[in-house]
Amino acid sequence: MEERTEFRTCPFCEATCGLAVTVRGDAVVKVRGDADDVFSHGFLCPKGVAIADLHEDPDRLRTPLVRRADGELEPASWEQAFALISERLGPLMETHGRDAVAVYVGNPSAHGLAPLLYGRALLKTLGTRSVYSASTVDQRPKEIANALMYGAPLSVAIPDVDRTQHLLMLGANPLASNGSLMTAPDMRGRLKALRARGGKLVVVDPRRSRTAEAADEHHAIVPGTDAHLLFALVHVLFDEGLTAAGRLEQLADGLETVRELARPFTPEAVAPVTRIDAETIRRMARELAAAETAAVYGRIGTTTQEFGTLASWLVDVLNVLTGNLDRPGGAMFPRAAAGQRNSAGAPGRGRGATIGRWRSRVRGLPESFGELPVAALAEEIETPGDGQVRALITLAGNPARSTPNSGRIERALDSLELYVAVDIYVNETTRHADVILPVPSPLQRSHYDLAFYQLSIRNIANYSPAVLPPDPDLPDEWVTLLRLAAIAAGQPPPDDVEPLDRLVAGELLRREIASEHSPVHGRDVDELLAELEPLRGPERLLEILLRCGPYGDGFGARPDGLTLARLQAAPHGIDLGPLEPRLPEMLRTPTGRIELAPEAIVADIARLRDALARPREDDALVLVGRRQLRSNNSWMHNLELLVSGPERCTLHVHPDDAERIGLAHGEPARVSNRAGAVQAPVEVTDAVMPGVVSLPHGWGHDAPGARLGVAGANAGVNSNALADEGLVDALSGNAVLNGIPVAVAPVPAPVAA
Ligand SMILES: Nc1nc2c(c(=O)[nH]1)N[C@H]1C(S)=C(S)[C@@H](COP(=O)(O)OP(=O)(O)OC[C@H]3O[C@@H](n4cnc5c(=O)[nH]c(N)nc54)[C@H](O)[C@@H]3O)O[C@H]1N2
Ligand SMILES: Nc1nc2c(c(=O)[nH]1)N[C@H]1C(S)=C(S)[C@@H](COP(=O)(O)OP(=O)(O)OC[C@H]3O[C@@H](n4cnc5c(=O)[nH]c(N)nc54)[C@H](O)[C@@H]3O)O[C@H]1N2
Ligand code: SF4
Ligand SMILES: [Mo]
Repeated sequence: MEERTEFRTCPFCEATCGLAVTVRGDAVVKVRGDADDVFSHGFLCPKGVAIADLHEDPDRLRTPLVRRADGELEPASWEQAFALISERLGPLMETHGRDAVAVYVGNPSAHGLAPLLYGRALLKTLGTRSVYSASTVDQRPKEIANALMYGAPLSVAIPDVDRTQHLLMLGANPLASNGSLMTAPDMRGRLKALRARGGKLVVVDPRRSRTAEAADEHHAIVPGTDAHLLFALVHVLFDEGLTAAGRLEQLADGLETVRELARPFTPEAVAPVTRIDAETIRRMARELAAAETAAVYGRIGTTTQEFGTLASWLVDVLNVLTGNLDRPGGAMFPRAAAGQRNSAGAPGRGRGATIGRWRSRVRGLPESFGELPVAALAEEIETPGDGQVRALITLAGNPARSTPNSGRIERALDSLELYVAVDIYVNETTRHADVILPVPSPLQRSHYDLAFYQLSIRNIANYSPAVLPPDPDLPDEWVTLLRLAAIAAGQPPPDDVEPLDRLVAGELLRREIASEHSPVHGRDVDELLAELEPLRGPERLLEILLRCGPYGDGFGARPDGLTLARLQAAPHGIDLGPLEPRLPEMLRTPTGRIELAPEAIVADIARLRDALARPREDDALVLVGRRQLRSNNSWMHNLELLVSGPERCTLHVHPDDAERIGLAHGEPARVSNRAGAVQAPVEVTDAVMPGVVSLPHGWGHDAPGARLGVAGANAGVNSNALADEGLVDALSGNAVLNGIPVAVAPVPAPVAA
């Protein structure tokens, strides 16, 4: 049989690398980086290669599973699986109301066309307010800061890595994670280039991470104190007359308020809290101000912590005060080719955002962008009363390993009246399901990074068709989502989803047609639908978004513009150029200005001030995470290629702490707190600062009933057994996953018999 090579964007992380996949018949022969990819130029990581192993993984589900009366999950037909859901979901919603059905949307949903384009149809027909997602164990604080400052959650200012002369990076380790809220394949190469052109990379992290190793400077910081450090940098800029907001001064409100708010946060006041000395803080501020161009960038370490929203806000306050927001070499706003909702509609002004339009029933945590914090999910399932969650649908999520107090989450999952998982594995979460609906492997579906091109350091558009044909009885994820939506609407799941799909496409077109800022304003839906023939599914929707987008052909209005066909003719992608200034056009605040001192943020600062005086015990320990190149959150450990080699789920302990506690390298330690306890082998290393221990998240694969042969044999321990669901960033409700107080003790050797 002939070999052929197909080009496919890797769907696993935010870097969007181009893969060259060589196949013979239906078998993958080889996966390499696509040297001609316009963005990644051949770069890839081991996970990209493992796309073939995932396809072939015998544990990956190919048929629905249904829980039988004897409690076992067994293979079933699609009819049987849907029948069970129909039977139980309708009456449950009827009796207990729509909010009794919760949905949890996991991370891979942001990496697939189907969930991004059809997930909303399901949520809409369910009509529930009990929506949770991985965003509230992730970037929600940043989204809230953006929404308050610029008017929309996804208005993220992305560091212009390729042109900046100074990058101040906090709580991110792109050499392991390959970058986040910063789509940029080959960060190692890009950071090397930054230093080669005389630029400077400064990393702030409690650990000397891979990225810190590759930086000009690394400052170890006490977990959870980034907002203090950042406020002190702001303080110094004002104090020493170093602010230079330039044209941003005319575009922003609240500069003077920020100056006042920064007063108590002197370098001397924050030094003992952050453990970065005052003179270093002053120098950091001066160098940031003096740099020809600079970008401040914060990621997971700054969002999944006690002051996540404040830290996220301060990152951009610094970008504004130094004049670096929205200028080349600074932090800039992408202009994506498709589906960029933060800059839809009228330019320059919008409705802004309101946080906390409703609150979680039990603890009163705030809603944001239609979702509740997942830290509240377990208690919403467990606590009786009106609005109690009784059924759950997970879409590509593993809350039993990814969300706080996963011990409690698992008990809650077991108590549900109905749990439906759309997933590819029987894992720690889905082993609790009543029904699991599988989806095809990434190689069997088309791809376009709708979400991540909105967060990219260059404007890129790249579409990949499916590399391999579908399995005969494994419908695409969008088809399954539409069938679930039908069930939620009280209808039988349709064999032919075209009528529903046409509704979704029509709805999308109607929104465009209604907008006077759309190139198809006032056109006729049916006429446009006819023009889209014979496209179906995600391709039809993507075509609408592309053609109505900023580079699109506008359905004839701009004949040279972008269409799906043009992308199909460019298998290595189309580079739409470097980021360009977008202010004030992309603002969507009601005032049409950058809100530098939004009310909700100002109100949270007392909490940060109080923490300045918080006493610290000398021998207290806090836990932080660490990502590893060959992991992807909790779900790629079933691939031999990614788990081979020495054990990686180890507890990093600083030599001073190890000595004080009596921990030996390689010996097990017990890590415990209110939420739970785990035992992990100790790695004594000065890569973590004293007072901090580190465990990677997403391990702990020895759960009974999970069907993960390889992962089960390389189980590791679940760090989120230790994440206290009671600890959240007050403003966003986002879970605190870094800086968790723990006790660490040696495990006594078993007494010989
Ligand atoms: N302690 C600690 N906890 C963390 C973090 C941390 O840094 N520290 N990070 C947090 C972050 S940033 C995130 S994003 C979350 C992630 O949290 P989750 O999204 O809940 O967890 P994942 O591990 O990504 O699990 C993905 C699930 O999707 C399934 N899956 C994979 N591909 C597909 C697909 O194509 N379709 C479908 N339907 N299912 C699929 C997998 O089998 C798995 O069940 O974890 C968070 N948890
Ligand atoms: N290989 C791999 N790549 C991934 C993922 C994965 O699991 N594995 N997950 C993907 C996902 S969902 C996401 S969201 C991104 C995340 O991307 P990143 O944010 O780059 O993720 P991490 O590598 O966890 O880096 C976070 C760093 O913050 C540090 N840190 C912890 N607490 C604090 C603190 O209080 N302050 C400061 N300044 N630093 C702190 C940690 O030591 C760590 O080095 O990665 C994505 N890419
Ligand atoms: S860096 Fe991310 S996108 Fe690139 S190959 Fe690895 S997992 Fe895939
Ligand atoms: Mo994430």
